[in-house]
Order: sequence, then structure tokens, then C-alpha cells
Amino acid sequence: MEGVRVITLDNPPVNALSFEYCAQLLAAIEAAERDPEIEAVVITGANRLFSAGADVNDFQREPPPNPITVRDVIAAIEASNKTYVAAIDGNCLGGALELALACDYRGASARSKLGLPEIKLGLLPGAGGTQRLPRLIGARAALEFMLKGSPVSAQRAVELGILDEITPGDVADDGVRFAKRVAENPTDDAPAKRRVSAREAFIATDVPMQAGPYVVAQAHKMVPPEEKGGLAAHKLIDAVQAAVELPFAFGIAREARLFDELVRSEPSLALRHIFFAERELSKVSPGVTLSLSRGEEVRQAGVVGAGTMGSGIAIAFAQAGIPVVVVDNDDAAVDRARQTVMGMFTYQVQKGRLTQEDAWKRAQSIEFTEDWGRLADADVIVEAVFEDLDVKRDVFRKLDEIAKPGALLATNTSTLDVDKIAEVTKRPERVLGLHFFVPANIMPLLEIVRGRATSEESLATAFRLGKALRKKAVLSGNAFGFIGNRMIFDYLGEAAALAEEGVPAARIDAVMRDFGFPMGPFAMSDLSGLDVGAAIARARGGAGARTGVLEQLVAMGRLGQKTMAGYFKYDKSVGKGREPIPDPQVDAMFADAARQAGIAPRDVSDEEIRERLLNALVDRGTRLLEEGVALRPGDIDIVYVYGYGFPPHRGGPMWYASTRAARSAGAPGSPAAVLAHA
Ligand code: T1G
Repeated sequence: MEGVRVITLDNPPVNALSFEYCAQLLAAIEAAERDPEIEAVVITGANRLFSAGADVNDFQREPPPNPITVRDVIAAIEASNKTYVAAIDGNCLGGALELALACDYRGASARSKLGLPEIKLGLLPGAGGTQRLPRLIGARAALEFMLKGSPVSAQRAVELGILDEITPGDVADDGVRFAKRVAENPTDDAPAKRRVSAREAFIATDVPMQAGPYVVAQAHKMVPPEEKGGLAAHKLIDAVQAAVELPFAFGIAREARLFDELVRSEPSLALRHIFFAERELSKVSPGVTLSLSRGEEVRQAGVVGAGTMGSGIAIAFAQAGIPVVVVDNDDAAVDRARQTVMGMFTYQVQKGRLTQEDAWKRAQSIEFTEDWGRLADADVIVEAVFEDLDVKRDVFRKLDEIAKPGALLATNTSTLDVDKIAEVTKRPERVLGLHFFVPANIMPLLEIVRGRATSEESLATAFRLGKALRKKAVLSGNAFGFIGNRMIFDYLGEAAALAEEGVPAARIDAVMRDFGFPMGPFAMSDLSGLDVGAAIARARGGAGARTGVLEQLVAMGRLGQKTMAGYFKYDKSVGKGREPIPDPQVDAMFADAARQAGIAPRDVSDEEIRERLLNALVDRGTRLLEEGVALRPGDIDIVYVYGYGFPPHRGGPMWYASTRAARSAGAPGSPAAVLAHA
């Protein structure tokens, strides 16, 4: 349209604003600026999104000479006297939303998602977001938006005041029409230029500026301490404080300095490692990305067993919009499962995450029955019965008869041999392990266990299902305990060894909580049940245990949280019965057992406790890589961050170990990449 230039962000797959692409973008803007015919510029995106923001790869590499960044593009828009309109369709994240905030107007399609997820990378919005957003929506709402880092819907973005409107038609066409109208006939309500930077920052419409220091202080209190993964959050709050207290240009300089500190920080390097490790997961053989299109879409699912795992897996399917049939002959188990399902969806409605109607629909999409025939149409059937090989083999013989040709048959075993289960069927190529974690509808980790005969198509279907269930799906070889559990056995074994050397269980747990785990090894054992741990140790022929304290506790009926006593005691009146209470009797049991085993007590430092436990994970992880059970160190890090509470800002056990040398040398980040962003 005459007088309006459309600039389309087009850098597949996600229109990332890399150094090279920003140079092209800046050239396009400068060309529009030089053209006297052009009164307005509309920026939109190709490839079904606006843009995923700055190219995260750029932070890991040497920048080109005189690198152009999204900041330079934004500075050009900021300096312009022409009208700039952001016409958003799809994802608009990070530097891309900051670019849109530098425009005079922002419109989007209803399906768009807008967010500043930098904090998930241990960063803060470093291209003006921390200075413009508080001026647009208030410091309080801006803090909440950026500290969460989760994208919001277009509707929510309009409600917050980030977006001007949701456009019904083609966003670019609507954007051009709007831009032309505003540029040619500006009004008080719709002036040609409407720089966010020119506005005064405010706290909130109902909060006076004087409350600024209080809001900032409250925010600092609500985020974790710097050493516990809160570094980026505290810097982000500092940047927003600058927006409230300083002129725009000074705030921008403060933001840039804080960003530079973060981009070279250990937590950000660790979180960026996790970002890329997640995207490597479906590359199941070196350099080969498993094309998920080779896998079938799962439209109907089945679950055998309505226990804790079975009902959690059923809810996970229902939450993903996949109808599921749950088969179990035990009425009591089915009743409990029905209550669990209703309880879960009622909770989601109370939390405002689901409408009553959606919750009802999802609950209705889970059918409980004793009739195995109801599994005949399922595209995938997950067996989640008692952890016994013979029981599982019987189930698979039955499923092999009932399931339709091509159906994927999966076992949720956490320790048993998948090949021993697959061999009882006539379709071992369609059998694999889908190892969910408790609670299966909440825990993001999913171990996909490849059996000797499992086909690539079956793997592709499993990875595609993992994406549909919003899981972090990690491929594991078929070996005892797969990846996560195999490593945790050694970790728990080392914890027991430390206790035998006289270190109280409570102290060992405290050291690992200080490191960033939500709980220590002994509380973790109490949560999963000491009887489960003992059964697994027995299955491994008692490997790893120097004394029999675990067996003694089980024999005493101290099975952990579920019996209000295990390695710790639990009291309903303390922390809803989940707070571990140290029990000197257990330390005494370790001391007795150690004496009998001839293990002498010794002084052990916190650092030794931490490093020995982490080494137990890393040493086993290294062996799993050598044995091909795990494909990449990054896969192991994803397993531990998303399945075992390993603190994400530490990057996972393998990353932590690989950066130990750099840490002790005190030089985390590569200086070059940082300079480019100065
Ligand atoms: N930079 C570089 N590559 C990216 C990228 C990014 N920002 N986002 C995605 N990719 C790659 C990804 O590695 C994968 O590559 C492919 O795109 C598809 O991604 C200055 C500092 C957009 C919602 O944090 O959330 O702006 O594996 O598998 O599931 O303040 O990607 O195929 O080779 O995830 O459809 C802030 C991150 C950057 C958004 C799409 N932005 N991306 O999800 O595909 S920091 C983010 C996402 C910043 C400024 C700051 C998702 C997505 P490959 P995918 P998807």
C-alpha cells in the first residue's frame, strides 16, 4: 500500500534475531527511513510466527566484527519519526517483543503468544524490555510478567496493556491499513508517534510512586537467593527499579550492564546448556533428528492398571486432549483412581487453569472399565501394573491379542528388562518403555526405553507422543534402572556410605538442599518408599550397600513418608506430615551397623559430602554414556533437572562436572560474546 513499507521477519525456523539477520533488518529499516514516500512501517513475521527473539546461539560464539544486534534495530525504530506498527501472528518472544514494544502500535492475531522468557535462560530482557514494559503496564505487572517468563495469550496481553488490539483478519493487511490511517490522519487518541520510552514509569494504576521502594523490596523477598538460582531475578528487579527511578536513557544503560553480568554468569551458561540440550533430545542417533512425522499421531490411548501411576498417566493423556481407556479389575483401585481424577481437575478449576466445562470434558475423556476389549482401538497402550516381570509378561501376552495392528505397546516399568517383556508378543518392534515419573500428570520427564527390536517408527511415535504430552522425552537404552534410576542408586548408596562414616542423615540432606535440590537423598528415599528401594537393592543382589540399615528399617515397618517414619520421622502437625524430622535412632542404627562392619567414623566436610554425592551421579552417568545407555551428557542433565530435582541453574550433573575446572579457575563466560552485547 502506498506510503507503508512492510518488513517481514523471515529467518527460519523461528525468525531468530541473530547478528547476521539483525544486520539485514537494520538495512531494511534504514532503507525505509531514507524513502520520503514511506510514512509508516509495518513489521510482521513469516514461518507462522513473529519471532523467537535474539538468537541464543549468538551468546555462545564469537561475534562478527561490528556486530549488529536487536538493540541496534530497536534504536533505529526509536529514532524514527515514521509510524511503526508491529503486526504479530504466533510467537513473539524475548527480543522480538522488545522490538514490538519499541513500535508505536502493537496488534496481534488471537492465536499469538507474547512473552519475555529471558529469565528461563538466566538472563533479563536486554533490549529495552525492562525499561519500556514498566512504562507501558506499570512496574508491578511488568515485574510479574518478566519474573514468570511464561508467554501469555493475545487476549491476556490486551488486558495487561501490552497489545493495542487483537486483529480479526490477516495481521499484516490489518496492520498496513491501520498504519496508513494513523500516519495520514493522526488524532489525539491515535497519534503518528507514540513512543513508550516517552512515558513516565509507574508502579500500578492504584499504587502511588512513593510505594516504589516497597514494591521493589517485596519483589526481592519473593525470589530465591542469588546462590539458589535467583541471580537473574534480582538483577531483573534492579533493572525495573532503574526504570522507576531513572530517566529512560540511564535505565537502558543500567539494563545493559546488568544483562552483561548475567550473560557471562554460571547460572545463565547452565540454563542455556539446558535450552539446547532439550532441543537435542529427539536426535536419537548422532546427527540424525528423528523426524516425528515418521511417527503416528496418538488419537486414542489405553492404560492397564488404575494405581497411582496408571491414573496419573491417564490424566496426562486427558490433559493433552487424548481420550483414554483405563482397564483394571480391582474396583477399589478404580474408585480411588476416579477420585484422583476428579480431585486433579477440580484443583485445576480452583487454580483458574481450566474452565469448569473443560475440566468436565477432560474428566469425561477418561473411561474406567474391566473390559479389556475396550483397548482394541487404542493407538498406544501403557501398562502400569505391579512391578513384577511375570505379571507384566501376562499383561503383554493379552495386549498382543487385543491391540490393533500397529498399536504401540509400552511398559511403564522403572527397572525391568523391556526385551523380556517384548519377547512374549508377536510385535516386539512395536514394544518399548515409557517410564513416567510420579505424579505422571505433573512430572515433565519421560524416559523412552528402546528395546532390542523397537523400530524407528515406534520411537518416532513415542517422541511425538512425548511432545503432545508436553514431556521432556529422553531416549534410554534398555539397561537396569535406565538412566535416572540407575544413577540415583549410586547416589543413594553414597549417601548411606557417608551416614555409615558417622555423618547424620539430616546433615547430608541439608548439604544437598543448600546445593539447590528441593530435598536430600534420605528424604527422597522416604518419599519414594524404603520398601521400593529395598526391593530394588535386593533385585541388584544387595549391590552398593555396606550395611543392612535399609533392610532393618523396612523390617521395622519404617517405609518412609507413607508410614510417617523412615530415615526421618514425619508428624501430621509439621509441614502437612511431609517435613522430615531428624531421628537420632536412625543415626545410631548407622553407627551400630558401621561398627559391626568395621567402618570407622570420620570428620567429613560439607564440600566432601556434596562432591562425593555428585561424583556418584557423574561417574555412573559417564559409564552409561560409555555403554550407550544414554546418548549425550545433555540427555542425562535433562533427566536430572526434569526428573530428580537437580537445580537447573547448575545445568545438571554432567554439565556441573564438565564446568568444575572453569568454576575453580573462576572464569565462567567467554568474554568475546559478551562484548558484542555491550
Ligand atoms: N535462538 C536460537 N535458536 C532458537 C531460538 C532462539 N531464540 N528459539 C528456537 N530456536 C531453535 C531451536 O533450537 C530449534 O532448533 C528450532 O529453533 C525449533 O525450536 C535481547 C536476550 C519459539 C516457542 O527464549 O521457546 O531475546 O533443534 O524445537 O517447540 O532480551 O523454540 O531444530 O536445530 O523449540 O516449535 C528469548 C526460545 C531469547 C524463546 C518454538 N527467546 N524458543 O518452539 O520449536 S533471548 C526464547 C522457544 C532474548 C533479548 C534476549 C521455542 C519456540 P533445532 P523448538 P517449538
